[in-house]
Amino acid sequence: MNVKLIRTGNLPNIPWQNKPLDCKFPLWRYSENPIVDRNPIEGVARIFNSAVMPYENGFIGVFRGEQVNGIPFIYLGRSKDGVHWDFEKDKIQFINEAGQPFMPSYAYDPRLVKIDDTYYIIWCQDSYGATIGMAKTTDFKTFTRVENPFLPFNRNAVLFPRKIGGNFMLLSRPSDSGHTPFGDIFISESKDMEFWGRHRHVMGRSERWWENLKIGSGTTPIETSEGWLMFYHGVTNTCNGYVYSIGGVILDIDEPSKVKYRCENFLLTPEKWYEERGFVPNVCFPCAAIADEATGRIAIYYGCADSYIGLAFTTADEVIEYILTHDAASDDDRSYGIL
Ligand code: BMA
Repeated sequence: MNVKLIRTGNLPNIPWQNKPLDCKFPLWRYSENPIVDRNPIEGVARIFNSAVMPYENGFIGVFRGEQVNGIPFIYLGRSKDGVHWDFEKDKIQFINEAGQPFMPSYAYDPRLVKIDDTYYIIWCQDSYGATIGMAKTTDFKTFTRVENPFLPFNRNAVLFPRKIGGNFMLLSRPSDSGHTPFGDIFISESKDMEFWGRHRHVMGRSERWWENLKIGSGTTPIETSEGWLMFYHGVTNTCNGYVYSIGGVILDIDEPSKVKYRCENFLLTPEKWYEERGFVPNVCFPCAAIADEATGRIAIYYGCADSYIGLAFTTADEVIEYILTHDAASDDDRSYGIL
């Protein structure tokens, strides 16, 4: 295949390792995983489910830090190479639009996306129940919290990196107040990032065992010549609890509520000790993917066992060819998703 990445920009310093000869999957792990170990900051026991982006000459990230009292907040990290991270010791302090301090009672699973010159952080927080919180920054010094896009209960929100058809687009996963034994991905539109509507169903859990309980958006969609490439999590239930794997989907470029191709197989599933063993065993939870337009290289950051961060690699050609070859999108997936 000859897939083109669009508008992702060149990233010659993207973290990278070539595919090992014995790897049988379209995603391969960084040999030095996990890249963030336990107790990375004083007062923070675990960092996982976190999002990074290129910034200035290196990388910046928003990290889910589980404090030693068990409450998660978002921490800022900087890196020269995207692999070794320096974290700020204090959690990100938000302000509201009136300029007063704002701090949710907890914040977890942040995603990070740049739209024009503004970076948006999207996470899960309490607002009379778990829902999506959002803030914006242009300098990673001042973080202005904006209105919550949705009512409770909702999790796993991911913004597209540009407007589509004149509107901002936000993927999310309506849920319940607990561990949510169900869940499909929906998309909502907004002209101003404040009022969200035109809600459409994008895709649901499937009959395939690795994603037959629930799914949730993962990484910011990457624009390609085949459509929007997104890595998401698919969950199954076992007699020993949930198992989270990484799946791949390609959404229509102009109508992203329509799935073009959806891979029947997981792309990565818990196999390594740092994915199988931890605070919550058997979790691979993708939250960020960065790409180099010149080479088609893609680096994926994923939470491992609610305890660590892992890095996995692929190329646009390799992963999209795999998704197309194993496409199992249903008629419902391919539809506009409005009943
Ligand atoms: C989900 C979220 C994730 C977590 C996963 C496994 O519901 O809370 O943050 O990684 O469960 O515990």
